[in-house]
Amino acid sequence: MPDCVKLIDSLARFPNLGIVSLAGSLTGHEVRVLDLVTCRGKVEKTISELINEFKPELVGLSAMTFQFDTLMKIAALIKGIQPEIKIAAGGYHVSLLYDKLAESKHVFENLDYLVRGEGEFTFAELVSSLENGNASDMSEVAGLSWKSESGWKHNKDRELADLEKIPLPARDRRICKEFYFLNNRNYPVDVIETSRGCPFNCKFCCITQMYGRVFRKYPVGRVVNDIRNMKEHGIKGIFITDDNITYDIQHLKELCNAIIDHGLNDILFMVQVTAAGLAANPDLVELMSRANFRIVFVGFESMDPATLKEISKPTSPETNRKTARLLRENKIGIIASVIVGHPADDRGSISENFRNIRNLHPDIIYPLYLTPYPKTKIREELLKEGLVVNIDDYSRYDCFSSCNVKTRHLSQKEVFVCLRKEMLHDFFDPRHLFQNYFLKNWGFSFVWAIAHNLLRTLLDILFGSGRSR
Ligand code: B12
Ligand code: SF4
Repeated sequence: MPDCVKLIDSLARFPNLGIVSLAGSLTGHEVRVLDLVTCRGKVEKTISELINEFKPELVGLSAMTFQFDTLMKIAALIKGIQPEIKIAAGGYHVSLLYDKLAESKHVFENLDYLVRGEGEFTFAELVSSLENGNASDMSEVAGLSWKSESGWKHNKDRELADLEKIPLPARDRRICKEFYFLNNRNYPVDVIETSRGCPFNCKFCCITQMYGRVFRKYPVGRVVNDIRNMKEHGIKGIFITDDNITYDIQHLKELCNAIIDHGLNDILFMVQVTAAGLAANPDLVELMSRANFRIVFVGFESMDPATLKEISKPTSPETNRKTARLLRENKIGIIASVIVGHPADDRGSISENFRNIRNLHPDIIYPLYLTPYPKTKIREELLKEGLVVNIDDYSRYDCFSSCNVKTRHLSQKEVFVCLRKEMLHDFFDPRHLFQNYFLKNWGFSFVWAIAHNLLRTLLDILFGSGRSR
């Protein structure tokens, strides 16, 4: 979908991995992949042209929760151009809320299939069934919800996939390939996964609803082939999308060694990690640095032990400190994630938390509002306490542009402004700029991103009502 959190937009434009992985599973079919972030401002025109030229029989649309309204607009657009085209929707929102969505008339009119959970095998089976003329009875396709004459039918769930059987993503099917880091168009980036899932269960996170509390990994050989292939296509940076790559330390070490052995460490790797995984393994951090893992997004979330316990985040202030120190020692850039809007938060606790996070000397602080995504534990708890402000306009659930919660001490607007003010503080914090990894290595591109965000933050503080998208 074209919708993107503005803060992310100024830092990087990464491609979507799910849709190329789905394309990879459709062997023997004509497939085109269109990542709509590449055609913002001309979405309607691009889609209309593609539909008219390519004449697809089936269109798959993917959306996170905050993008689902846009997904529906695009489905309506496609049905308006060519009503016979079948449309399948998948991704997080559909997987979490398919039963609710199936009650909507608008969904019934514009979508034909809802694909729940991992899509590779479900989508491939759906396509085969259509090809074999079984459109009127899809009851055998696990993981699929479909429209029968009597209304939506929800087939049984599909078991988690054996990752070894998932074909490589078909990146060559992309129509637009403009993806880059820090607005630097000479720095093409791509995405890859080396594992799926996470056995932890942080209360705000949606992934257990998708994958259960299960961790599965791809064979290192497959990952290396995938990286080599991207390198041959001129990719300079790779973002690893794994939920918790540090869960299986041995696997990550094997991967780092393979990257080094195959001479692939001239590519810059960016990855998300848990602090606990790194703190316990200093030798791993050193190895990651040698494999050219240069940018690490760490889910610190908070430096307050009570808050960490409250959200079930498996880290501690000491673990966070140790991780940050190890990363700095190994010259790895740190993007520190911080969550704001916990039930007990007041102005003082938010400021103190940011102060403590700044003391970790991260290179970028990435602040998020606690967001009550459907089916999460945190939603249940916040609803019970009456702390969810916007219960059902999910288009605002992007954790940053809008704040959808209040706390026991602050209104929604106050929480919104607290985060923005802390961001403003960061822009002028000399410690934050001194020896900054991004400033040192990305110079002007980073300054541009900072200036852009500074202006946006000022506007949000002046005009922000909690809804700035
Ligand atoms: C990588 C990642 C990012 C990257 C995105 C890079 C990119 N362009 O893709 C970055 C860091 C930028 C990011 C940002 C955000 N992210 Co994010 N991200 C992830 C992460 C860790 C992996 C996504 C991924 O690539 N998975 C691997 C692919 C193969 O799986 P997939 O995309 O889910 O697709 C599969 C299925 O969903 C299904 N499917 C999907 N679409 C379709 C469509 C059809 C037709 C079919 C048949 C099947 C199907 O089949 C696919 C193959 O199995 C997920 C967690 C996760 N494990 O998925 C969170 C996640 C998707 N992100 C999440 C969130 C909230 C965000 C942000 C809003 C947070 C923020 N403010 O920073 C932003 C929004 C980004 C934006 N576009 O503006 C939430 C979404 C929750 C929800 N209910 O919507 C997740 C689930 C994390 C979480 N812990 O809860 N994210
Ligand atoms: S450690 Fe990360 S991926 Fe795992 S449950 Fe917590 S937030 Fe989700």
